[in-house]
Amino acid sequence: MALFRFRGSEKPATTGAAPAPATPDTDGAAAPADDAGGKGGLLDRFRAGLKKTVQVLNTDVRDLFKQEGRLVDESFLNDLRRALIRTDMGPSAAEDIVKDVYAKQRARVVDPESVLDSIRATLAQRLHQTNAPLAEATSGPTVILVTGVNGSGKTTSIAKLANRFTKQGKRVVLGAGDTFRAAAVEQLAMWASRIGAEIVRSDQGADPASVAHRAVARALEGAFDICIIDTAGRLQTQSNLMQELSKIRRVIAKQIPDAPHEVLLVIDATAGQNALSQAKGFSEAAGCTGIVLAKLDGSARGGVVVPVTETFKLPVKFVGLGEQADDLAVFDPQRYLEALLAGSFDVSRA
Ligand SMILES: Nc1nc2c(ncn2[C@@H]2O[C@H](COP(=O)(O)OP(=O)(O)OP(=O)(O)O)[C@@H](O)[C@H]2O)c(=O)[nH]1
Ligand SMILES: [Mg+2]
Repeated sequence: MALFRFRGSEKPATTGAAPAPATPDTDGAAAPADDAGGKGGLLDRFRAGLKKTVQVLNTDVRDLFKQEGRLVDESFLNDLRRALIRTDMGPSAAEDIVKDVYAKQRARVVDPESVLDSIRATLAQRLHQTNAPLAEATSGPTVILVTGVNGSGKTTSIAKLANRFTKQGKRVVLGAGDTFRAAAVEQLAMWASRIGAEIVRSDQGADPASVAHRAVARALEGAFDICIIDTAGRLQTQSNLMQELSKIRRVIAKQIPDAPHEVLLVIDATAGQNALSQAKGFSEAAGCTGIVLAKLDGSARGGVVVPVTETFKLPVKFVGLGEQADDLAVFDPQRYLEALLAGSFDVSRA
């Protein structure tokens, strides 16, 4: 008889997931201690961040296996599909898993271990993204432009990135390119002083491109390592704002020909599938190079990483795991899967 045993996330994984290798930091920079896989490290933080998603898997999957001797039939497959979709991994990934379970176990008594293997294998295949280090300037300051829809977590993610860089001993200047709201500049200024970064700001209503220009100029003249430009939230349909973004890029490229080195699209994980439709087309229009998936901690929809990488055809470079400056982790697909699945439930045979 197969039983599900539930356990705390602090115990070692025994579900067959390959243990995450202690890979070095993927930024190409010195690895801060919090990126290590050990206790208090990245894996623990992923687990903490994915707690709600894992709980959904736990509850739903426990229900699926409650009935002893249950067969893999249509009703089981429908229940499985529903449980998977609740994590926001997307209908297509859920369908692949259901098909795989059906092909392997049709009309047999449900084997939880094998179901788990199907989930893991399908997600691993779809998350074929490898670690994606941040692009860096070969010489001079690295310029990072940050964009996304309103409230997605741009400014907070910038603060977290800046914090990460300053902890690596790099000098950071921030450009307060969201001149739309006075509060936006104050928010960034507050973070800058907390983190020990410099800020270039302008009055409300000023041209964001001119702020970007001044920020890059300051980075060049002050020999800063990193320059991160904040922008106001926007939708792809707001053509004037999309043009504004192009202007910001042009202005930056005039000062440093291969800049911006990264254009990061910040996506709110709590918005689930909505986040995908909202930002669809955005990444191409804005020439984005990578994704920061913010608010993964507050969401029961941690599976959204899968459709996010598929929809945008961009690597998830970082995930936001809270509201504090330290709550940012380099996205590592292997560790993500381990946190999502190995941390969720343990299968044992009695
Ligand atoms: N729990 C959690 N909250 C976050 C995270 N990132 C951002 N937030 C919160 O989300 C809210 C919006 O974050 P902002 O950084 O201001 O978002 P924004 O995209 O700059 O917003 P606009 O400039 O208004 O478009 C704030 O309350 C943040 O504290 C995260 O990773 N986890
Ligand atoms: Mg903002």
